[in-house]
Amino acid sequence: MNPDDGHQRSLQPGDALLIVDVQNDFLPGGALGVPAGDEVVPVLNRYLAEWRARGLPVFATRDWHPPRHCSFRERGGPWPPHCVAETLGAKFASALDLPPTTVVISKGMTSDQDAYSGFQSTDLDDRLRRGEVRRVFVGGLATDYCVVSTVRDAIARGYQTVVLVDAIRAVNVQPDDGRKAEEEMARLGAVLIRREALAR
Ligand code: VGL
Ligand code: ZN
Repeated sequence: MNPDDGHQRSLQPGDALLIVDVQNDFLPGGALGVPAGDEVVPVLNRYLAEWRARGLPVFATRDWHPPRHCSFRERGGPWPPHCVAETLGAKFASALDLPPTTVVISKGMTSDQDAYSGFQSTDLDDRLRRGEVRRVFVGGLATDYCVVSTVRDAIARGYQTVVLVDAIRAVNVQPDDGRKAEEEMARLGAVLIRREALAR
């Protein structure tokens, strides 16, 4: 195993934490609650503490839709209205310990285009490059939509990509959508780890 590839277990300069859509509407009880979605928050807080201890950068995407977004049922889309910009439902989970330096990336902001990936029509790639990020550690919601799409794009853009499997949860419209998404990410070259696997 090449020590410079995604399998390097210890955190190093060039590593970033990329938190996907940990917003109130995606928590249980929210407009598009992901089952057990709240469970990612304490786990992500432990990763965030390790990032903070090492002075490594944190990026957080958020779904940030206009009030009549094309993905909403009233417009023929698959979802109930969710994550409308500036609403409480669109806010990051209040228990998530995001540092003040977090780079926030908003997506899905135009009414006629959806964006599951944090890279789609955003400056995420530029921001990562400017931060000299080479490897992204991805957690958040939901495994089978925005997490898998963001991971596909990260790999396609040449980032070593590590998926924090203890810090993701799936919608599971079909019961094994989350499992299939994890398999796809692994097949594409992502390394799937749990927190215990990070060397201190
Ligand atoms: C998401 C459904 C609709 C996600 C966003 O963040 O995974 N899922 N919009
Ligand atoms: Zn959405």
